[in-house]
Amino acid sequence: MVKAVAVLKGDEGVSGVVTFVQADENTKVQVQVKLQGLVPGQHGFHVHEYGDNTNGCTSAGPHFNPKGMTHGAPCDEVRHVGDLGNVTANKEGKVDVVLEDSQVTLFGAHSVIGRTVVVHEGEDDLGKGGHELSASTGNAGGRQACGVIGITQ
Ligand SMILES: [Cu+2]
Ligand SMILES: [Zn+2]
Repeated sequence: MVKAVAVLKGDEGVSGVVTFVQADENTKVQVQVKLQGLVPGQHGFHVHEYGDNTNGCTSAGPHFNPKGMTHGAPCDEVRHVGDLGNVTANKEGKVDVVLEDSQVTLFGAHSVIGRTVVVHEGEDDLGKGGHELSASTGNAGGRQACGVIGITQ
């Protein structure tokens, strides 16, 4: 069993904790997402490549994409490993959800440990929006909060 956690912080009061738990490399990871301070509605939610917040969330780089794919939905075959789709903030601006994902892993060469979780200002169009950014970022807008994924007990 491997567990990892990211503590998210942002400029405009957006914050949260994202916890990853995975029993072994043949089991899907469970991702518990708890966020607050968001505008109600859909927000793009991804693992980005670098565990670097030197210049805020920008330094986290692009979506984690070790297989050289185009951007997609979590359920798509063709997607970035880091593509976790959207999370939905309720009327109070909070998210409290558990996701299961088949590509994000805490094991092996493509482990997300040491990378960054980012929640975006806008909705991820899952690659289908027809915008020039759809194939790379889902056109999800600015990075509202982020945190580096570290090993926990
Ligand atoms: Cu992102
Ligand atoms: Zn992506």
